[in-house]
Amino acid sequence: MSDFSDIDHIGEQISAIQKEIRDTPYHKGTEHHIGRLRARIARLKDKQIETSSKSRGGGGQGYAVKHQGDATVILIGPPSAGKSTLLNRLTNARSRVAPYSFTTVSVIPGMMEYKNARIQILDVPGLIEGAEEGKGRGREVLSVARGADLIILMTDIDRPEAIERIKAALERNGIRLDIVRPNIIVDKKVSGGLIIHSNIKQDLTRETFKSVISELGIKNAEITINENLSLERLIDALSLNRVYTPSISVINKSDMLNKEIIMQPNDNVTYLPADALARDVSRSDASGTHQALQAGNDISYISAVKDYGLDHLKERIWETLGFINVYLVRLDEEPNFNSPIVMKKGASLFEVAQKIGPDFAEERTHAKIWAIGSKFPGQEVSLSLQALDGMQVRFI
Ligand SMILES: Nc1nc2c(ncn2[C@@H]2O[C@H](COP(=O)(O)OP(=O)(O)OP(=O)(O)O)[C@@H](O)[C@H]2O)c(=O)[nH]1
Ligand SMILES: [Mg+2]
Repeated sequence: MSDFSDIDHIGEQISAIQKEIRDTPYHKGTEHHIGRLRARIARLKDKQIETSSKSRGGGGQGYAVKHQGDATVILIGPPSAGKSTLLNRLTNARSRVAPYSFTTVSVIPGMMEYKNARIQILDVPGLIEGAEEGKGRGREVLSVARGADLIILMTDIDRPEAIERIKAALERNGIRLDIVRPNIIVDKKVSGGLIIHSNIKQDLTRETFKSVISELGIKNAEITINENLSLERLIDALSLNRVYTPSISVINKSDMLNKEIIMQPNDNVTYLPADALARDVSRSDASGTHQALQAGNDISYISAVKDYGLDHLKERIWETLGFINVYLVRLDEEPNFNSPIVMKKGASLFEVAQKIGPDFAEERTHAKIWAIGSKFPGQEVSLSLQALDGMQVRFI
């Protein structure tokens, strides 16, 4: 019980600080004070999350999933959105599907093979309001999400607003979607106070930096800042527990839109014209659908049951994970596409060679390339060259 009252106590502290922030006028002179208070809230919230997951046993049976393959993707959405149906479509898994909520009660993994990559997809229980307090296995779902390389936010056409709700829940739990990690380097020292360097003009005052950083427990450090940091990003950068994960938003059951338009079987178009859906007044929540559309045009509309838009979704998963295929050409071979190697965008040819084997890489001095990225067939290049999707390479 003591853990619970501890959580309550933290909650009270947070409320008190929030009140103080509301009562403090915001200007350059108070920025450092508000910064310190916001940092304190962030620290308390992290503690709250930690305490609550300990007291409720965290993890839990069936939740410690072994990551396999080249990347791990999680399907998060409200109950009955069709997550299990989609998992079964995309992978070899057989997750239970039923027309009622909470069919899935643990983590069900499946493997999707696409363009030579093996992509693990995790199906988890539906995420409901109150997930963070542990309702409906919410805490476990959030902890699995934390470890994923990509989060698919999945709902159905009746509940488009669920995407924003889930994004907010992830945000509250330190999962930052679709943004890059703050560009700041913290070199902790044993003494000497805080030394802050920045080559970029900062909107926050030096005093704010100092009070936020010391509030977050860093007293002695050399800190280099390479972007114009907002208060949120400064706090994020110095807090434990933050992860930066790409996401894809998916609206399922598009087959239920009563439209002449839209998609025919085998048609890969999932980006429905926004006005087509906005005009879909036949559904009671047409305005909600419209809202979700305005939130971003990057929602993939699919039907897991009717197999609409799934090829497009697979491609989008691959793209968002940043994979490329490089084709190995052996010394005695003509260029061909027989031996693909899966890499991440930005990898050098040396890294490609390392994936073949560390010894192999050590013995290579340069390479010849064909197809994508070559000025002419068989161009000689150094191993520091960046590999590109579709490049054929022979290591020399
Ligand atoms: N019309 C239609 N129904 C679908 C589609 N996908 C799934 N369903 C139905 O929606 C219901 C719920 O599907 P599930 O796959 O079990 O949903 P879930 O998201 O895994 O649900 P929980 O495990 O309870 O969180 C089932 O009756 C499915 O047949 C779809 O694309 N179109
Ligand atoms: Mg399910």
